[in-house]
Amino acid sequence: MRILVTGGAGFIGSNFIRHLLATEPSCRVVNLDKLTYAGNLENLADVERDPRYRFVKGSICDATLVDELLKEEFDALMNFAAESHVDRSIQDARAFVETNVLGTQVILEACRRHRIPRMVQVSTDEVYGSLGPSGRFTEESPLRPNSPYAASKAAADLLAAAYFRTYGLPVIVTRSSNNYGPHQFPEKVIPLFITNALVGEPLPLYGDGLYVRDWLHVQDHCEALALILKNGVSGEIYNIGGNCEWANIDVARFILRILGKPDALIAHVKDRLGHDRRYALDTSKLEQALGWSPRIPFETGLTKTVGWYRGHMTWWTRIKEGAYREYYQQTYGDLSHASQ
Ligand code: NAD
Ligand code: TDX
Repeated sequence: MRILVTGGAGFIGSNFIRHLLATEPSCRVVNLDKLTYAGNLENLADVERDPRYRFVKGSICDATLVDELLKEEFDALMNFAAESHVDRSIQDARAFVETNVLGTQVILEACRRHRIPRMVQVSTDEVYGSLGPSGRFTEESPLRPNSPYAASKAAADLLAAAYFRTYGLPVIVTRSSNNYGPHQFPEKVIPLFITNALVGEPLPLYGDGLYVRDWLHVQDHCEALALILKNGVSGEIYNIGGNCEWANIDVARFILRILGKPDALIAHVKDRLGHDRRYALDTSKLEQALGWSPRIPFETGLTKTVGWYRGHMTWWTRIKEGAYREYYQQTYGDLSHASQ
């Protein structure tokens, strides 16, 4: 099987490529990635010499490049490429519309022209918007995205549905809940809290800290995606969730406990604008159709993830001391005076 992975140098894409190479001996993978601030070839250092793997630097918005690549006759395209951080989309939404909407349309169009037999658009539960204390989103729930990031992902999902209905493009949309695990860029809450805790810096907790996310280990997500790639039905949407709801403050406390650090490191900071209160997914469709369910319990997965960050200080220190530093200071300011 020949697969074009877009955005494969990021967190989930790099985990997916590694998973594919480890489980599909006869696969061939090309990774097209623009290498934005979030893309990092170090994430794939262990496979870069694998003859089944090839990296191409470029943007999914570059229609000529994408068209040229698709002449290679792929069996499938998996689109992970995106601007993915909600807070950045609140600061400036432009790149989100460019990559997440226009870039996805470029890919859909190229897949149509080259008759690619399968495309998977990797999307998110955030397209459904926010939930109150009860209920879960099904694949039939209306799209009510709140952040510019979520709106751009919802637009891409709708374009995918339109390409299926209009042209019969064999595209599948997957909507996953919050992922965590190795190689996640330390702007996202779990690696941010782990890496801050490791060096004794405050953990910036938005608002009252009672916002709830449904956590899924990236390995479980990759296994679901691999199944969908093989056995999913074109035109369908599949929720992929961890069935594991945690309030942010409890995640912060758990990380501190694993590291033997005091709760006093938690710093309550100004809330995110338009902050979604709770996400939760009904994943019965995927469980019944393809027999998938998440396998990694959150406590186990989080403890291992803390271990990974502890063992990869060079990886994240380089990031945190590089261009990310300016973003961090602009976003959080001086945390030493934040309330605890
Ligand atoms: P990430 O930010 O870690 O990685 C994104 C990758 O896309 C980077 O390698 C980046 O260089 C690349 N990229 C960005 N713009 C590009 C462009 N124009 N052309 C080519 N490459 C480009 O993101 P992630 O967390 O790995 O998320 C991957 C996908 O999964 C995204 O589509 C995201 O919306 C979705 N998703 C993420 C989560 C999560 O919890 N992280 C949950 C659900 C869905
Ligand atoms: O500093 C922080 N403090 C804090 O309290 C940050 C960065 C986040 N938070 C809160 C906000 C959320 O309630 O933690 C929760 C998780 O935040 P993020 O890690 O930014 O994730 P989220 O906004 O939920 O979006 C993520 O899940 C869905 C990914 O970033 C998206 O790409 C994915 O689609």
